[in-house]
Amino acid sequence: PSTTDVTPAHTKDIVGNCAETSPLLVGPLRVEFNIPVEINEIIKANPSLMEGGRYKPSECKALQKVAIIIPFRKRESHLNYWLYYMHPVLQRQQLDYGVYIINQDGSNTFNRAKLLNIGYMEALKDYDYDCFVFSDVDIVAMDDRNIYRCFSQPRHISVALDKFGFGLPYYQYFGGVSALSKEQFTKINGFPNTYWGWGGEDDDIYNRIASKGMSISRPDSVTGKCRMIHHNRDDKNDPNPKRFDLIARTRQTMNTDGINSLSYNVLRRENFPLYVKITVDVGNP
Ligand code: UD2
Ligand code: MN
Repeated sequence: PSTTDVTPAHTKDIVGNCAETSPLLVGPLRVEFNIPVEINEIIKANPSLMEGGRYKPSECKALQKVAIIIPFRKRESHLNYWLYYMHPVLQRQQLDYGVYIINQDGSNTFNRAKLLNIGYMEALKDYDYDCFVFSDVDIVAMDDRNIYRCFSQPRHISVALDKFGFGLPYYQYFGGVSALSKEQFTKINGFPNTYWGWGGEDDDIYNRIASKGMSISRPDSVTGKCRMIHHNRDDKNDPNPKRFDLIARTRQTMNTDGINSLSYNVLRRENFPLYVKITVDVGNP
């Protein structure tokens, strides 16, 4: 057999790195949640996606490999809006990315931060991701210059939410959408597994970051505009009465409560056209 490579060097598709700022960005976006979106329409509108909601720019080599982790239970209509608005944005941002829906099975108390830890572990089984974006299912960026990638410090992305009058509710606020590199995530031992029900876990994550001497990177309040879909509090996600005691003790607990103490069972892993859905048993409080 001949192994001679007869392809002239200049015809090989050697693609250079993507630019620091994607030339495809358009800036402010119209985001509304009044007309329901249909999943087949979203699939048709995003022909470049690979199965499992994976994408890689063909025109250049992406600067980061980003896993987008979404904690989930019974929010189908919100998920459709998220996919409808965010897939086109993420492609224009020229990211090499995948979308992971981490679905809490059963009807026990919800545990957002534990689902995010699980997403981190499970995404790494697929691909050598170097950046992790953790997003609520009900938040959509209103400007594609708000890049869903990692920075030299942990990044807070949803800094100007409509529900908080397009500003921060308080300076240490880290809820909604955030991004940590693999290194940053490892440094803080991931997120807490012990926050059952609503609230406090985002403040615990902030405490972890601050206690390791890191600061928060943020976009400006114009680029950082986001909308959250209006909703009522879900069943089995009542405010956690222990949250204030827990966030007062982050420094004592963070070394033993996190990615190093994570245990869970994967019940199903399903590859859909627009995302991977991983259904997990997170256990009980
Ligand atoms: C705030 C924070 C959120 C988190 C939460 C407290 C903002 C914009 N967001 O969200 O990041 O800190 O408070 O835990 O400040 N979910 C489901 N099904 C459920 C329950 C929750 O899918 O039954 C997921 C979903 O991705 C949702 C997220 O968990 O967006 C946060 O829950 P929420 O939207 O009910 O809480 P919210 O808006 O007060
Ligand atoms: Mn919400």
